[in-house]
This record gives sequence, C-alpha cells and structure tokens, in this order.
Amino acid sequence: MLEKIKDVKDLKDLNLVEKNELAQDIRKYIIEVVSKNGGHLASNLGTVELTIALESVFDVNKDKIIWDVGHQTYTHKILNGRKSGFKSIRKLNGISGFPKTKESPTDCFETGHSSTSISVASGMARARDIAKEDYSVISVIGDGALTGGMALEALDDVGYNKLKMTVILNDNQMSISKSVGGLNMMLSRLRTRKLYTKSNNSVKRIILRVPVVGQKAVRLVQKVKRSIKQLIIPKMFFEELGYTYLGPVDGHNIKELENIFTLSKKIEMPVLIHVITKKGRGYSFAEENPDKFHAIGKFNIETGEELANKSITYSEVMGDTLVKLAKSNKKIVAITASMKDGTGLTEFAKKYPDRFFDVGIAEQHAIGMAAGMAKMKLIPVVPIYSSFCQRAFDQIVHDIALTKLHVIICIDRAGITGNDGETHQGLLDMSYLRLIPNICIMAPKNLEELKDMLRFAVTCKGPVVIRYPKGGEEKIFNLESKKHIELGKAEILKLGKDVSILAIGKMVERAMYVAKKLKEKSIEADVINVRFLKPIDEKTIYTSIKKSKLIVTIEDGTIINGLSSAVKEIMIKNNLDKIRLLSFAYPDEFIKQGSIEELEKLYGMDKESIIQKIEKEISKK
Ligand SMILES: Cc1ncc(C[n+]2csc(CCOP(=O)(O)OP(=O)(O)O)c2C)c(N)n1
Repeated sequence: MLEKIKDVKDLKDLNLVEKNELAQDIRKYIIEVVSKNGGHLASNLGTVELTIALESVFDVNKDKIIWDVGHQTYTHKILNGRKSGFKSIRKLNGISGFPKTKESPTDCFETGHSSTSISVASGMARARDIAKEDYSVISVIGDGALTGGMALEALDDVGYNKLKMTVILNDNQMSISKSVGGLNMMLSRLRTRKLYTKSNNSVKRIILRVPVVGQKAVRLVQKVKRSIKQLIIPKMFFEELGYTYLGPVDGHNIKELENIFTLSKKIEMPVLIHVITKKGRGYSFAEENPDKFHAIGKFNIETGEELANKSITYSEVMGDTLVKLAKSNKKIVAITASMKDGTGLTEFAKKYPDRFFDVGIAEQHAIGMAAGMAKMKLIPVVPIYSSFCQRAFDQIVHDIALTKLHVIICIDRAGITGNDGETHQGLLDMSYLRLIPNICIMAPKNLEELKDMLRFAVTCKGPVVIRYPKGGEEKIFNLESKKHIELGKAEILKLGKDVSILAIGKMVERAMYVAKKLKEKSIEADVINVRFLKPIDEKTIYTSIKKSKLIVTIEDGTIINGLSSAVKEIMIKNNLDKIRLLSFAYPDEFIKQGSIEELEKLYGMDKESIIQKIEKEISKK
C-alpha cells in the first residue's frame, strides 16, 4: 500500500481496509529506518493512524497542523513528499526528525521544544480571522507536552476568547517516563469513566441524527450536545475552560478518528479532541518499554537491543555522585522536568523518593520551585538539558540569582549534541548564563572533575551551574586534576612559551592533544583548563597570555559571549589586544543536524582542524 501512495492526496482514494494496511506498512518502514538511524520510535508508532485520519479529513496544503515537540511527525513526512528521503532522517544533510518549513510547506511550523503548539496555532487562527480567511488550525499535543506552562497559558487564552481552532490531545499516558501531575490524573478519570463513554456515544448518536445544514443547525448540535453532557458530567474541565470536548476516541481506529475530525470542522468554537493512543503501538519491545524506545539509537529489530557500545556518560556520573552526596547530606533534593532517565536521576528517584521531584515538562516551574526550596535551606540540584533550560532564563535571573540562592543547575547535553539538529544543540548556555550577575559557571574537563565539581557545588553559597556534554569523555590522556576545585581558579595543565591555549569543559582534552602535536613541530604551548567561565581566573589567564605570540580559546559553545569573549575582555582590560587571538567556537547561527563528529569537522572544531589552523596562524609573520 505504501508503494501506491505518492502523495497525501492519494489517501482520498483509499478505503478503510486499505488505510489500515497502509498504517501497517508505514509502521514497518518507520521501524526499519529508525533501527538504522536512531530516532523517536515509540511516539511515532503511536501516531500512525492519527496522522492518516487527520490528513484524510484536513487539507495539509491549506489547513495548518502544528505538531507539538514535532518528534512524532514521521508518518506525516512519509505521506508528504519525503517517502524515500525518510531513509536519511536525522543524518547530516538528510531529512530532519522534526518539522522543518524548508523541507515542505506542509510542515507549517518548526517545533522541537515542548508545549508551543497551542500558542502558535492560536496566533495563526487570529491571523486567519483578521484576514477573513477560511481554513482550519489544529494543534496536536501530547499529554506530556500539555504539562508545560506555555501550553496551559495558551489553553486558557483560546478557550476564554472562543477562538475557532482545534486541539487534538494525543493521550498515551506517557511523557518520556509515565506522565505526572494533576492534569494527567484528570485525564485518567476521563479515560476510564464508563458513564462518560456511554454519554459520549449517546451524544454522538444524537449529533448524527440531526441534519447538519448551515450554522443554525451546527449551533443546535452544540447546544444539544453540551446540555446532555453537562447534565451527566457537571463541570468538565475542558468545557469549563471554553472548549467543546469530543472524545475520548480510540486513536488507532481510523474510521472513528475521521468521524470525530469531520464533526469538529463544523464547530465554530475551540474544540478539544481527546485521542487515546498507545506509545510504541505495533512493536512489542516499544510497547513494553516506551521510555527506552522514546528516543533510541540504532537497534536490532529482532531483539530490541540497542547496538551502541555503552560507555559511562556524564549524566550517569552526575546521578551516581548525587546519590552518594545525598546519603550524608539530607538537604540535597533533585528536581527534573520530565527527564529523569536522560539526566541520570533514575537511581536517585529510587533511593530517595521523598527527595525527588518530577514536575512534568515544566522547566520554569522546576527552577522556580528550586528557588523556594533553597530559600528554606534545602540544596536543590536541577539537571536540565542545555537547550530546554533556555526557557527558564528569567527564573534563573529573577528567582535565583537576584537573591543569590544556593541552587545547583546541572546543564546536561551542553555543546554540540548531534542528530536532533537546531532545536537541540546546547550551544547557547554559556553565553546567556554569563550575562547573569551572582552566578558561578563551571565545566569539567572529564568525568572525574565532574564529581569534584558537584562536591564543590554542594559547599558553595550562591547559584552554581555545572555544564557538561552529551555522552562520555574523550579520554586520550589520563588527565588527573592537579588541584582541587577552588572558586574562580583555573588549572594549569602544561606550560610553554609560544602559544597560550585556553580551553573549557570537554575541549580541555582536545587542547592537550593539540599541544602535544604542536610540540612535535617545536611549538610550545601553555594549556589552561579554565574550569570557571564565571568568575573567570583573570590572574592565571593574564600571566599566560601576556608572554604568548598567539592566544587560542577552545569551547563547545557559540562564539558570542562565551570563553572567547571573556578572554577578549581580559585582553582589552590589560592592553594585550595586540596579541593575536584564534577562537574555536561555533558561529552565530543555528547549527544543523549530523553526528557530533561530522559537525565538529564541518565547523573546524575537531583536533586536526584546530592544529592546522594554529600552525597556519603561527607561520604568518
Ligand atoms: C521544553 C522541552 N523539555 C523537554 C523536552 C524533551 N521531550 C521531548 S518529547 C518529551 C515527552 C513528550 O510527551 P508527550 O507530549 O506526551 O508526547 P509522546 O512522546 O508521549 O507522544 C519530552 C519531555 C522537550 N522537547 N522540550
């Protein structure tokens, strides 16, 4: 069936049996490709029928469908011009794993971070109304994404203002781990309420019996439907907010989905369609372990085993160290915004359930709550992915830094992260965090130093940030720490008269390698592990750079306002700005997808490119 489909328009010619067959073909194709390229498998297997039904009823070339997070759009991509391109998903220069407007006009908005779709859809619906145009606007949002503040803010606004648009709630009871929160509890009640299901069917029967001709009839349908439901289930949450609630509907039943979508088109007010799906549907390993298969690397289809050789990661080391520290220090608590496993907190959650808090996909709330806990003398540790921390910027400024509260923010997935592309690269954190007064920012050169930094962070007084990369360390050398961590002190790893190499975080190892290779060509270099981006060790850096012919900075972040900028400030302040400076950092642009190694090479951040550039610079007169 998949072979027959050239374009989404071909769906119109398929009967129900053929559509179900198509769904199975698409599933098989997704499993095959993701087993080779990695990707968000479980979420995509859960939305195959939903996408087929949605794109059968709505016109993707005219109507606007905004996929929240956008990690579940593989079926949409396959149906919309990227059937063969799908094989290159997540690869360098390949199809993105998220909606991309440049790939297709049917990807009508770019997503990657959670909980944005209702806001964006509401903007489009308002633009449509101002222009007096006629098309449908739909947000497809998961029960996990619905826990995000932005989604709730939008839900509130849209309902109150009676905007004509549809929210499709894809409820699989899972975020990455099990969904949490009061909304989720409310959804479970809706899901399981026998009474409601019964009333829902009778409502549907009544609606189907009423001849739907013109606005008047539609209003009548709404009135009948609302009055019946209100009688049976008073004060339904979504209805109270201003939505016509339709559902729950089986998200794997194409016919039922099409019926309910068709019905929703006729309603001139906000509609919320509650769709029940199974994450990982149709692939037993993913159905049984939807969290493991939420985002997976290459795997064996027959056994469900991941193929990558697992080396210990920074996230795991952070988690293990925190478990140890929390044993003797009862004030330590850990907070996650829906990323327990990814950030290495699985063991902490098991060992100290009373001191572990999963707040849902709610980074702003996580940081705000940490501030409250710190004020009451707890020591909150909040591991959070660099790119997702962006949305908690003001909470760090206003709730933590302003009053110098002792919160430890562990910025995980800092730096280049690879195949998820632009929305997931962690390149901005050093830049935006360095702006904030009162904050201490450090980055470990290896796993051992991460342990030391975390121990040190617990003893600090004010806000502390520790940033570390995706995966594990490079480990070319056995880089033991020469000195214990001391606030604002860099570590001198090697001395040499010609070049001063200043590196931070995972780039320190690379700096040592570069220095070794330069020595073979009789170029002697200092290597300084900067350790603290803020407060920066001005004295050590000044001593090193003032005697050098060339200064080199290497950082896994954007060129703007990171290490390179900090060193430039020291140079200017000390009248050393005549010395040449070579900065290795990512340019001021959104960095596309590819493996970490490919991207590092592409942007001249790999060892060989760094060596070549330094040699070239030195050879200049
Ligand atoms: C701001 C932000 N925080 C965290 C994430 C990581 N993340 C990606 S998908 C996901 C779970 C989404 O759950 P849900 O919306 O229910 O979709 P499902 O995968 O279950 O279909 C999370 C936490 C993100 N993309 N954006």
